[in-house]
Amino acid sequence: MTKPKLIYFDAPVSRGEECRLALHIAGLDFEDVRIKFEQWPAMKAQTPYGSLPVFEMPGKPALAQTNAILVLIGRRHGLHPKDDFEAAQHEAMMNHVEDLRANVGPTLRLKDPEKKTVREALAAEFIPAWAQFAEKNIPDGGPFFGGAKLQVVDLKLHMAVRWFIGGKVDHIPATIFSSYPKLMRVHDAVRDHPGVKSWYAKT
Ligand SMILES: N[C@@H](CCC(=O)N[C@@H](CS)C(=O)NCC(=O)O)C(=O)O
Repeated sequence: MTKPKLIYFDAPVSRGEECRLALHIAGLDFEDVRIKFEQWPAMKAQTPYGSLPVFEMPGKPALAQTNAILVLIGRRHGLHPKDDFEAAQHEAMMNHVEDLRANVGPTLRLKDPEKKTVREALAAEFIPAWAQFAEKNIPDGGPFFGGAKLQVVDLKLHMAVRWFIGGKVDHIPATIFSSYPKLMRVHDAVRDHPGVKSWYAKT
């Protein structure tokens, strides 16, 4: 292997896409390995934690767990705070995004009418509460979480908001985050970042 490799499903979403964006914005030449869902069962047991994304670097064992991958890329390429307390605050918000996924992700496997019931309950309680805690912890100013500069936490917040506002998550209104200005501010700033735009111009 001569260059880093990011392995994820063949879709521009979620944990894999935030790692791809981080690698692209870091300016790393990486192999973007996209797995078909049919390939996954045979691969699962070979991955470190039975999940994707997996990040491979020349001379190192495979690394999994999205936040660990993002923090590593961020630390090495100026996309994560150098101050350890500030870094921990960013990591807390990154874990908050994982809490959202842990609650909403399992509904992807449900079918209506159960899916409708569970998602409407999430939209009524869990997601607004999640958004309020996000708002409470995103500093004023911005436009990014840590101020003027995009860092890996912003990619994660962007992907979380983007998941819903496209209106493609059945039974959860596309407007679910509209009344949370800091979340929307970070989402929009990432969407408009030149590095993000250049990734989508390329893929
Ligand atoms: N805690 C892990 C969760 C990873 C995860 O659940 N990935 C999903 C895709 S977003 C996956 O691999 N699903 C297939 C499976 O669990 O078999 C992380 O943050 O990377």
